[in-house]
Amino acid sequence: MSAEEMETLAADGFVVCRQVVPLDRVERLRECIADAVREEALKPFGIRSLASRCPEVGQLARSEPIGQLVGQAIDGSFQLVRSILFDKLPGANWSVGWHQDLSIAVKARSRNCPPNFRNWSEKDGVPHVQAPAELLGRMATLRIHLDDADTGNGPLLVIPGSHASGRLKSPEIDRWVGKNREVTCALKTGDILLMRPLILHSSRRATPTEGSHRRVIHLEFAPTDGLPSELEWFDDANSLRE
Ligand SMILES: O=C(O)CCC(=O)C(=O)O
Repeated sequence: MSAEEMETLAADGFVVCRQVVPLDRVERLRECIADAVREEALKPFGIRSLASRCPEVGQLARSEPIGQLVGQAIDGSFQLVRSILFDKLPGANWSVGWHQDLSIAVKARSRNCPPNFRNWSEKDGVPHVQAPAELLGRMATLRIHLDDADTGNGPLLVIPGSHASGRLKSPEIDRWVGKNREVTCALKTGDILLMRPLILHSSRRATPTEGSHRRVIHLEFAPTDGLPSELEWFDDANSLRE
């Protein structure tokens, strides 16, 4: 990222990095995902632990261009803690309201962790807990686009600057949405949206056509030193980077 892009990330909570993943790699990623869907009979629109299921995604997460971006967004060593495919296609079309990403993936539940880690849940067999804003503010999410996304196919919408106000309660989310402009993240295949988990985001249903997709690989990275001693990060595809 240029200095200007890093300033955008700090001020707005997101930045678009253009043409990071070459098209031949995008094609390999699409094929690897399609194989996993076929072989494991997965639902094709929201696949979790994607990096562990698709070697090509694990390699991407460990690759130089991705490591460089994450290294600029996170101080010190980091690791991949969640990887998800989000696709919108005919028959699997969905919307999601305004929210912040508060839950982190960990190895095991703990009864003794500090009270600012709360609201446990389980997603696809992996324990999740909501984390304090201080930790979420140090994390980085990369959304790698395997298809163009624009108003027609349910792109991500974000509210710039909303990441900087900590964890927002429902009335505060309503106020942010009422008073601030939303930005449509229009990205091309191979582009990456780098965002902070605390940014308010949402997305509307797509208008899918025969055979259309809106595939996004969501990679969530965290600082390895971020957790209290009672908790350990879920290590998606052994991806620790130092
Ligand atoms: O990909 C989308 O359209 C929405 C994803 C989302 O809401 C999330 O990552 O929390």
